[in-house]
Amino acid sequence: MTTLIFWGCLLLFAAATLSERGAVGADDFRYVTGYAGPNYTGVHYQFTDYTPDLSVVQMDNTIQSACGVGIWMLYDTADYDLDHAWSVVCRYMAASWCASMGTACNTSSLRYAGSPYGLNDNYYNLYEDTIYRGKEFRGNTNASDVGDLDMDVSSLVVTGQSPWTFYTGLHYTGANVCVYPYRHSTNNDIHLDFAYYDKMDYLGMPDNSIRSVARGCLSDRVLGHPGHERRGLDDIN
Ligand SMILES: *[C@@H]1O[C@H](CO)[C@@H](O)[C@H](O)[C@H]1NC(C)=O
Ligand SMILES: *[C@@H]1O[C@H](CO)[C@@H](O)[C@H](O)[C@H]1NC(C)=O
Ligand SMILES: *[C@@H]1O[C@H](CO)[C@@H](O)[C@H](O)[C@H]1NC(C)=O
Ligand SMILES: [Ca+2]
Ligand SMILES: [Ca+2]
Repeated sequence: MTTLIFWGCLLLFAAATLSERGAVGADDFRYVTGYAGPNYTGVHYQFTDYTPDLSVVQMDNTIQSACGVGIWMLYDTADYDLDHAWSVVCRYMAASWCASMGTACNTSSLRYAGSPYGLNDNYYNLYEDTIYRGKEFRGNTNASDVGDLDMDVSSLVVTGQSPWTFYTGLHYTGANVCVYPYRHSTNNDIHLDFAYYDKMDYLGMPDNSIRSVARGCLSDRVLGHPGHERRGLDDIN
């Protein structure tokens, strides 16, 4: 299996552009608009939710540029690469961003990470495969087990202000690590605090080892101290 990641070229875009796209209103309105042409031209569609199959909106393998608010992953295969196929994942993580990716992503499905209730609410997303692929276990509360992803978590995202502690045992036991959403991205009134780990190595945990999650920093091992100065957009790449 070959897996490629394309890091988004993250650019701020002006508030005027935002209102032009009809995204005024709640600061935490999360969306991604995909365009069939380069440089935000051509047929476009605004996505606000998980979309496992872009052919439903006639956008399969069509998106060549996109602008969004929040954390979005664009997958080469349908269903977020549940089939563990050869896969390209383009991920964009910022308060707001635009990317002209051409045919690099060949997007057939897309989904966001973070809370369904608010852009910067406290939340965690755990994924079956590296780089946010496959099945997911997500939530905003303690989980004494991680359901279907028991001993299968291979990447994760946290958002909001709360740190989370991840354990290798059920019921908050075993080896553990605390993760702060220490990155900060802001654009006008939109704020996003987050951290992401493409694979468990970066957490210092074995792959497929997480079995429970607790809110708060309950471990001696702390990643992304809150003391880190909020560094803005240039921290994202
Ligand atoms: C997109 O815009 C950039 C900057 O204005 C320009 O250099 C580039 O040629 C454009 N690409 C296409 C395919 O129009
Ligand atoms: C894009 O994906 C489709 C099927 O999802 C595939 O047939 C095509 O070869 C892919 N193109 C590129 C450039 O990877
Ligand atoms: C979550 O777990 C932590 C650590 O065990 C505990 O301090 C906290 O009270 C729990 N919160 C809830 C809502 O159960
Ligand atoms: Ca595709
Ligand atoms: Ca796994």
